[in-house]
Parts: sequence; structure tokens; C-alpha cells
Amino acid sequence: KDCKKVYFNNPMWPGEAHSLKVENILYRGKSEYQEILVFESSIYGKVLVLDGIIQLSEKDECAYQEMIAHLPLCSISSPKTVLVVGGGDGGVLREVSRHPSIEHIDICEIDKMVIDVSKKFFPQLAVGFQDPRVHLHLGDATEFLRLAPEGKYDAVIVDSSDPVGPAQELVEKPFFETIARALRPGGVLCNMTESMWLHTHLIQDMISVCRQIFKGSVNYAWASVPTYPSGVIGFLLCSTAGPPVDFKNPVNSIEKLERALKHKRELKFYNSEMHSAAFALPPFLRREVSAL
Ligand code: AAT
Repeated sequence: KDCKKVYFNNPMWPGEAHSLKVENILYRGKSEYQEILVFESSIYGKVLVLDGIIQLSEKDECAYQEMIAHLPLCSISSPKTVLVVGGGDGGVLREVSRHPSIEHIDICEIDKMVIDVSKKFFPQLAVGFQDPRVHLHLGDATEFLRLAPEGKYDAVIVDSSDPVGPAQELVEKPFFETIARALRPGGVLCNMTESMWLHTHLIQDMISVCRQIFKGSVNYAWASVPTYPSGVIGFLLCSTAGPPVDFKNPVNSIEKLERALKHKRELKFYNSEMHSAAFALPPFLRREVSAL
């Protein structure tokens, strides 16, 4: 009975729960912000859980991290300055650092313990922190963005937790206003935007807020990530007024970058075809989210 109470009462996903068989608990701790758990699953490798919510598994993290990083960065030519919000595991940094044009990467993560746990249990993600272009800022991203210089970034990637707990403010209008201010004209935002099966209202709200703030393009994309609730995750791509950005047809193709790089770690999920396909939307979503 108690189990049911815990499993089915998360405000983000009431009435459903997804289970993975736990082979072994590797770490359990409590930071100032959240409960942190790492376990070995039978099928998905090691899994990172924050406040009872799966953040990543070794098997499918590639889909989320590659898409959230390359959808925006391949949509503009020669990105140089990037901000990652959240992303303390380092996986998004690993993907951002594939881009040779990038000179400076800021990351603002609220919870140092997530970074330490990732360095210990997920070295293939935390490797992202080793890039000398990365500058780590520990703190709340809302505060960091309020103080960010105007027009500093070519791209901002919001790899934050779900809007319960420390990430609550990261889906609200003032936060998006500070992002738009911190972007250069024609700069891009990619924001984790939940599941089209479960959160059409949240998606609709975020799209209408972003349409008011971002005067370039606003587009919704999605990808399959089996360990996230309902098995999919969305991304909201926005650009500020300035040189136009056509998100659906990447100008900065990853294939060209990969050919130019000698020592490449192979991508598992993202390519240009997946990029364009991610913007194809089912009719029910188009109907429910009128702004699409
Ligand atoms: N790449 C793995 C996926 C994540 S991690 C989300 C990160 O955002 C966490 O490390 C968390 O500590 C951080 N975070 C939360 N709130 C803030 C904040 N206010 N400022 C800075 N960082 C923050 C996301 C998984 C998505 C799950 C989808 N269901």
C-alpha cells in the first residue's frame, strides 16, 4: 500500500510508474538539494536517480544528451560560446565539446554532489568536465542568468530536472527572459520539455511563453528515451531576433564536423537525419498545442 502511495503520487506523473530491476545499489546519499541514488539495473546499466526520478541510464543517455546538445549547436554556424544549465553529470558537456568551433563553455549546476557522484560512477559522462574550455559555476541557474552579460552566448542548453524541487523556476517566464537577454541576436535555446504523451499543457504553456519572448523561431522536437516516463522526451528550440535560424535543416552538419576531427568518439543516436526527423509531430500534438 505504502509502495503504491510513493510510486503513483509524483505530481509530474500521477497514476503511473515505470520499473527497472535493481541488481545492486551502488550509492545512496542526500545533498542539500535532493536525494541521490545510483544503482546497477539488469538491462540499462547504471542508473542515476534524483528525488526518485530517473535522470539517466548508461544504455540510453546517448539519445538525450546527443539530441539536447546537437539540435541547437548544429542549427547555427560556428557556435563559440555556450551555457549549459544543470547537466551536472557532464554528459551534455561531453557532447558540446565535440564542436571544434566552441571556445568557451559555461555550466551552471546547483548541486556539487551530482558532479562528484557522476565522476565516481559515470566517468564516460563526467569526462565532459575535463575539456579545458569548460568553466564550472556552482549555484542556482536563475541567479546566474540574472547576472549574465547581455548577448554573451551563441547557445544556451537547459538540461535541468523536472519542474518539481530545485528546478521549479526553470519553466517560468522570468527565467526565459533572462536567457533571451543572455543570447546574442540569432542565438539559440534548447530546453528539455517533457513528454508529449503526458504534458501537453506544460508544452503548450512553455511554447506560448517562448513565442512571446523569442522573436526568431520556436519549434518543438522529440526523441525516444526508454527510461524516461512514457519513453519519450521533448525539446523546445527557440531563437532570438536576428539572423534567422531554420532548426529543421541544420547548417552546421555533424557529419562535416566528424570528418574534420581526427580522434572522434562515435555518436550513437544523433545524425542529420535524426535531427530533421525530430521535428515531425503527430496530429494529436499539433491539435492540442495550437501554436505548433
Ligand atoms: N543529463 C541528465 C539529466 C538531467 S540532470 C538535471 C540537473 O539539473 C541535476 O543535476 C540538477 O541538480 C540540476 N538542477 C536542478 N535545478 C537547478 C537549478 N535551479 N540550477 C542549476 N541546476 C539545477 C535532467 C533529466 C531530465 C529528466 C526528465 N524526466
